[in-house]
Amino acid sequence: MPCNFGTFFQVFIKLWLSCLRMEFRGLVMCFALCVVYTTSKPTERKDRVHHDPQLSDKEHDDQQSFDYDHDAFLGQEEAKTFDQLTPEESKERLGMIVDKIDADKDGFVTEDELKTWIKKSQKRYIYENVDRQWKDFDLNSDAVISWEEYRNVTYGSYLDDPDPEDGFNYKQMMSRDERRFKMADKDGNHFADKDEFTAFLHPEEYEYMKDIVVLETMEDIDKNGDGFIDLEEYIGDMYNHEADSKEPDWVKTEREQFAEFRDKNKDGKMDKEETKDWILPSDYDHAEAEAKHLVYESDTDKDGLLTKEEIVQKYDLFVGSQATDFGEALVRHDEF
Ligand SMILES: *[C@@H]1O[C@H](CO)[C@@H](O)[C@H](O)[C@H]1NC(C)=O
Ligand SMILES: [Ca+2]
Ligand SMILES: [Ca+2]
Repeated sequence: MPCNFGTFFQVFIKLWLSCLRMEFRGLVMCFALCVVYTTSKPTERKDRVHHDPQLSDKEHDDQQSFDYDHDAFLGQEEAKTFDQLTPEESKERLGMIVDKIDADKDGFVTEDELKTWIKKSQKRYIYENVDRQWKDFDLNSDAVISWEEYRNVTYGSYLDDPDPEDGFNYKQMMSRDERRFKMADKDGNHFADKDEFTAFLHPEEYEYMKDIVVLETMEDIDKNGDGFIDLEEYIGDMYNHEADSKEPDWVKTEREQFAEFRDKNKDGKMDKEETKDWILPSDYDHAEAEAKHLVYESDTDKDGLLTKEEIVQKYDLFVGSQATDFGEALVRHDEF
């Protein structure tokens, strides 16, 4: 893969900017891309599908670790604090959490209660993330963020010194951001309040922002600009074909997926609706899937309900650090 320093630098800046504002593809994508660009693995795959709400940026592979489950169950920030606890401390705090999840206080946690809890953890993560960034953008501290404030903070150095030689198109990125900002400004008063700014940073969480998520995705992938995503554009978005290398199997599978599931009306390309079904599927609920998974893994007596004992017994699945982390947990002590 031709990857000279200039290109790399531009890509890096772009990624950094994206990460900075936690744009809708989220850190997952940034991370995935960083991996792609730093290791130049041509078969590395990009995941376009938005986890809605995105439960974790970790991979869900219980063989490797339960990190994904921890993030989903606790929210990513809270999961980090649990990593610092000993098994005994984890179990104790998990027990207290179980009391909160059991909303009707009947002593059992149902799949539904678990799902509600997971959604709440996710929302809390999003709000905390927006709160953290808020003061960086609200320059005059008037409790709203104007486009000019956002623009100055995010693109200030580019605006001070626009470099036409620089191949990277900040101008285009900026106008895209401005369009999204205007869309998020629901009441059209030219300022984003907390809720509108959350919609700007996490558009996939808001019904009224879904069209712009789809539009931005299509603009990224639709290289020939005909307003549709054809098979080659679809594959090109996730896979950089290297000359004379054999196409990996997952790419073949994606080709079949495209024909079978993505292109619903079988005209050989994806339109807006088909793209929306792909990146923001309405029939798949990640929180529900995770709740099912957690019940399946911890419901020892298979009655479909979780007792506190069943959950605490599986504390490593829900919150606890893995056996391998335990040594770390022992040395972490703040007293030192
Ligand atoms: C944005 O930057 C410009 C140029 O430096 C400055 O004139 C303007 O006052 C800034 N706006 C805000 C809201 O900070
Ligand atoms: Ca507003
Ligand atoms: Ca189609």
